[in-house]
Amino acid sequence: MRHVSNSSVGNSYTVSEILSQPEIWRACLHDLSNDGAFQAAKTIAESRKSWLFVGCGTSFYLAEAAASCWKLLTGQSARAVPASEILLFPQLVLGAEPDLEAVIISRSGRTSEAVRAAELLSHKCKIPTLGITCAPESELAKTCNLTIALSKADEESMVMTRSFTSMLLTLQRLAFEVVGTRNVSSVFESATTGLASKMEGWNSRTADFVSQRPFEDYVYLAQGPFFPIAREAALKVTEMSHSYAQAYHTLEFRHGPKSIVAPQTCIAFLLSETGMQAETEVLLEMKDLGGTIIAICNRASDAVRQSSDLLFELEADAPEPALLAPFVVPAQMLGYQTGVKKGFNPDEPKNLTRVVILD
Ligand code: F1P
Repeated sequence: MRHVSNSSVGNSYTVSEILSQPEIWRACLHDLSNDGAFQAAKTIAESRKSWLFVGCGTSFYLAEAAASCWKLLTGQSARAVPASEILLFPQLVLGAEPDLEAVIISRSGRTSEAVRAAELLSHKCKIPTLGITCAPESELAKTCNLTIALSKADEESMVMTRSFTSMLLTLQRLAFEVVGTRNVSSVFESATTGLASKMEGWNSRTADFVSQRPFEDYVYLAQGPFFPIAREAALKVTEMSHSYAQAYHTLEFRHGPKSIVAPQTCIAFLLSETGMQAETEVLLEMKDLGGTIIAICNRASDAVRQSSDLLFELEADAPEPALLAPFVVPAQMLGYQTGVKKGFNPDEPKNLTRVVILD
């Protein structure tokens, strides 16, 4: 189903893929129940005690989000590194961790650093490797001991949107299964249904917001498992609109970076339920400094509602990890609409290629 984008780019792949996320999430999560690789990964996970998540670019931020959720849900040791660190500083990254599983994430399955990291881990270090990709016949799939492939989540576009969220949901689902969550298929349903009902409204409000305000730079702020989502959000705005976007831990923003705050600074808060009060205090301070405020949350307090220039409320009945994927969607929309406003074609961003292949 191709959506007509409300932009001068016409039928953009990117906006269609952004808007397709709820239906693609449902399809991917449904398929996992009969996916042999996913079922094998569940069995393997039961014997693992520590986890290393690996990726590049958007897939590295996906690795960070997956590691945070894995640690929060299972209590096991879980961390994320860029694939390049494994290649250049293996002694920094690899220690004597018992029963370690390495999870290598790559939409294309062709990114040289990711494939080379998988080869080193699997063949040289003899560390079991689990691949997560949207390309079942890729080099990554051929290199890892086991690979979960989400073909339905792949994109025509250069930038990763639904591939990011679908692969994240798959790894979160695995963690929920490992800890024996009952009725695991319902964990994401409320957030997915809630998002589906809001997608068109969020997209049109974002288009209006972008058309009315000139911004010089963008900041995404978050804590805990939402921080990797803030990093991915900033990357989406940079990739699609060639704008300068940064990400910080919310409370860290006070310690210097807030010096940039002005009306032409767009400051987006991904508000966790766990840290809501402390994060809201920062939001109110930045509003007082004159910043333009976007708030992304599950349910807004009166203070957040009154102080936000643009508010996205999901209103889902879901565990906090299930909010991570929906919380990146407003940034995907902002990046797209800003890119179109600046005269770019987000389907083919300047300077970028779909896959980074090294000699
Ligand atoms: C990783 C990646 C993307 C980025 C661009 C270049 O791709 O860095 O995150 O948006 O497409 O490649 P992959 O390893 O997930 O295919």
